[in-house]
Amino acid sequence: QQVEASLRRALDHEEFTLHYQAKVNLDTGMITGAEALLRWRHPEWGMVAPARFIPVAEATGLILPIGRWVLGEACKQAKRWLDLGLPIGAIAVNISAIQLRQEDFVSRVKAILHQTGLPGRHLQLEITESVLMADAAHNGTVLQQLKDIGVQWAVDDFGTGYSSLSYLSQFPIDVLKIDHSFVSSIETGPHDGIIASAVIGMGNNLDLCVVAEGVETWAQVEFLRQRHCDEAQGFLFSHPIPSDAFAKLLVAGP
Ligand code: G
Ligand code: G
Ligand code: MN
Ligand code: NA
Repeated sequence: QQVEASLRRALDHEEFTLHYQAKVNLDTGMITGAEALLRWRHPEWGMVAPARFIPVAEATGLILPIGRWVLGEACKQAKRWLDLGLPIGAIAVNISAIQLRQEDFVSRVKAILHQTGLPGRHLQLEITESVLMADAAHNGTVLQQLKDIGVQWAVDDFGTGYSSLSYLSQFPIDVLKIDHSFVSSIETGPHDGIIASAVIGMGNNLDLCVVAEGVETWAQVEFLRQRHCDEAQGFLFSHPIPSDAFAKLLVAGP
């Protein structure tokens, strides 16, 4: 396939880049960190959306070298910002099931942190709940080993999978990200508002940091704030932007 052949060359030709989307504390308005999001600048096709190439990368195993590049790049960048004295908090990186399943995943992450000099507490790893539940016994060990060196774990797209919060609490999870599909209709769809409220409430009781994704309006912010949702991420605060633009945002505030 065309995408696959191009993907194989993309790493060598430095066609990938990371954009960063701010996460904001809903009480203080301060930036608490960012999610690193992969972007592919194809020489002819222009920007290719992750939705178009991540599934291909996963199906072909190319997600492994690409995922390693993403982790290395995000950690390198985070260390640069730290050295500049910027309050970066934790930089979140999306991890796919295939990466997590790798025998040497833990040692690779440790090696990257060691090579870049980034303290583990400044790295957050995002996995979806279905990835987490797929191999619960193995993942429990993996999560704990990295948690032991300060790495944080976030459950992405929460609410779209099939896990229960009580099951989740058996894993060393730090962050729960409420899927944007619930947030977008938080007020219009009565059920989504109720689901979002329930997730926030239970997340708070389990001492998890609850992050709402896809926040686009101040009305959504008000709804979330009233229910003590900790943080928000979305176009209202910032789109995913290149590293230099994110550094400016860190200095100036959202
Ligand atoms: O930006 P958005 O279109 O940026 O991202 C779409 C999807 O691609 C999201 O579900 C996101 O989790 C996924 N994604 C973005 N960057 C990465 C990455 O570096 N690795 C993996 N595995 N998924 C990513
Ligand atoms: O990893 P995850 O599936 O959460 O990826 C986040 C995706 O959501 C990315 O594609 C990102 O560009 C997108 N996104 C981020 N903020 C918003 C927002 O406010 N509204 C919408 N519709 N999408 C968003
Ligand atoms: Mn994510
Ligand atoms: Na998400």
